Amino acid sequence: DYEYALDRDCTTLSRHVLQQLQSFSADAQDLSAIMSRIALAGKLIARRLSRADLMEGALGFTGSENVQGESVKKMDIYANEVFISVFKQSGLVCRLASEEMEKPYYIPENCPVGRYTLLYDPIDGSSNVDININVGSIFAVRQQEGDDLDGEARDLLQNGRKLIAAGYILYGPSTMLIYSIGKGVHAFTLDPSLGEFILSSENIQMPAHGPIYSANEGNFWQWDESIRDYIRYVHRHEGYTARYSGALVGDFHRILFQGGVFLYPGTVKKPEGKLRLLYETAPLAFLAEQAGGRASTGTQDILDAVPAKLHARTPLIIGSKEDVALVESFIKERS
Ligand code: AHM
Ligand code: MG
Repeated sequence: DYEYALDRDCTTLSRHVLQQLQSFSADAQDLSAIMSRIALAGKLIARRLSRADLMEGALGFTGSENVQGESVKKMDIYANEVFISVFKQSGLVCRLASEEMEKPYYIPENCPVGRYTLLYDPIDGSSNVDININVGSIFAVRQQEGDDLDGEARDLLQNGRKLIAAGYILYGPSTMLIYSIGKGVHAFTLDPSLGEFILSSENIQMPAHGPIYSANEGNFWQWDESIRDYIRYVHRHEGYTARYSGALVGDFHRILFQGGVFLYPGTVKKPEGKLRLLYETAPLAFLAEQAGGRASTGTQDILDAVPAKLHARTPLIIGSKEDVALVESFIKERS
């Protein structure tokens, strides 16, 4: 009835964070404010994506490469700057570290008071942008430890158990924001007529097993034999179905709701794989664990992995706990 609908329509993201923390303390207010800034970033990016094909200069490559030697798209740069802009003058975030910047970006006016760091991948799955299929943004929030006087951000080189919040924004048929502050995983859907993210699913639990397997099988020839063993197993058993979109956020989102496993293993040439720990795999691992699932490098929990550098990569096996365990068992057998 309408009373329920009204209450639900008023459960915005910032209110939800405060409800979860059952507090109006300064820390709770900070976290709530950080989440609403992230939501604003999501709305700005969603708006640009929705009209990108009509906008001069919104699509295509910039002609330069990022720190990891990948071609940079105009949308990557735009989205990267959006996150910086929303945190300027916020007094909240002192540092931002992203896929698109070699070193962390400091917002000096926030630094004396803003004790948080934002880690993010502004556009995950950028190759999907030009063909108008789903992409995402991934984010994680950490408390800044120490003063970082030399600007090296060494305190970031710790494991993912240090996260205080993580989530992603999925730019699909609707725009969704999924987050956790360590109290379950919750989904919000952008209502364009209100311009607000409204609660759509609370305390999401990933099924313990699911039918989906999601991997780029074009890499089969360069995978380790153990991963090939797993894929052969899947091919020979009933009950599996393949889904792979080229954007981790979308593939993970499907698995969060329907169960299954996403894999981006290492290859012979690149044993650490493609995905980056601090702003891709660790935030999603945080969500997976909070939803009753798991995330593994193959030999350890992603959340226990310590990056050697800001842009360190890890193999990723993430999803339903039974499915992740099955992949791990194949790895163990060959080790
Ligand atoms: P990006 O952040 O540069 O877009 O790279 C990450 C993406 C993931 O979203 C996706 O799962 C993977 O790279 C796809 O890689 P591949 O084309 O090798 O299958
Ligand atoms: Mg990415």
